[in-house]
Amino acid sequence: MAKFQLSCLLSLGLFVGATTAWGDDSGRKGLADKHGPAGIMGDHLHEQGEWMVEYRYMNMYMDDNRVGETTLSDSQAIAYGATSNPITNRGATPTQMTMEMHMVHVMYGASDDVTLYTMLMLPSLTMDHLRGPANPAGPGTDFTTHNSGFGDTTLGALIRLYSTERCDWILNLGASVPTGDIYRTSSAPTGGLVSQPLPYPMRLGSGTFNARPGMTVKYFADWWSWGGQIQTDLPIGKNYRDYQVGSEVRLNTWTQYLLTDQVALSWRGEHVWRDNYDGADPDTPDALISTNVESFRGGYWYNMGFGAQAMWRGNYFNAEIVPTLGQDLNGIQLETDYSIIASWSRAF
Ligand SMILES: [Cu+2]
Repeated sequence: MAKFQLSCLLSLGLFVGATTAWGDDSGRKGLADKHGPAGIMGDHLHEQGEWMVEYRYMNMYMDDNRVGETTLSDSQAIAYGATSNPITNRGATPTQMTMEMHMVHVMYGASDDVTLYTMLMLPSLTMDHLRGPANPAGPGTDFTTHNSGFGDTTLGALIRLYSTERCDWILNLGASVPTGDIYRTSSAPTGGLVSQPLPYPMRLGSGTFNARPGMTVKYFADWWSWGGQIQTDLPIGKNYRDYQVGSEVRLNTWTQYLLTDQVALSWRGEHVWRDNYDGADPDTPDALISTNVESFRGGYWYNMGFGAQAMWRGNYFNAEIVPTLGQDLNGIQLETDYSIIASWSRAF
């Protein structure tokens, strides 16, 4: 089996361009592991003229702050901000966040070797806070902010570089368009006294056009399959608020096991590297809260996904629970506990 996998990896360099139409929805590639785990995008193609519609739901849970690899209590987070560089959390500290996302994903096989896709995002963001020493509404009290609406829209083309009956090499020429609102205000932090723009992680989009190139390799054995993917998110220039969100690189590897032809289990490891922000929105002072600080956005995360896939009467169900096992954060930020991801899709 190792030999087959190696030949799949070596074959790319030898046969780029010499693609053959291997029907992705028939034979070995038509079983329950035909799509990767729920948290993976851009890992499969559709044959010419085929449409796929998917609804995907994600929720990420974040509780407690962290400096580097050390978790802090809410009061420690406020104390930390008194001497951090820059000084922060004088107005409030975040204590908890849920990042919920509804996604509508459409794919279309323009040819057997090129699949076009677009994904509409509807984030729903909720953050709980504890007020800090300089807050006119009184330190030690709490408040919640919420924001929802359209996020940035992703689109692109998946291009088959090389395939055999057992493997696929897929290039993702992706991009995102800044359809998400990045400037909304709230007076909740000051108990209604002053209206302030929501800090960076509470904004619905990046405000920039982003390049999102990626590459996926997948190998199908008789009753299991293996996938690897590198996926990037690279903002171009600065948005109209004069900042750029951090570039991101995700490296995933996964294995899927067929229990039957219609049911599979998946196991996935994900490394995420994200940069700090460049520039600064002039209306978000660092001293107020850590989520306004551009140099407190980057870091490294290691996530592990446990999932299942099932096909039933033309429907494809995909679900995953993804605990964050390791994270090393720049400055002070909310730490990620886990995500859940679930989707339903249908091709026709
Ligand atoms: Cu699809």
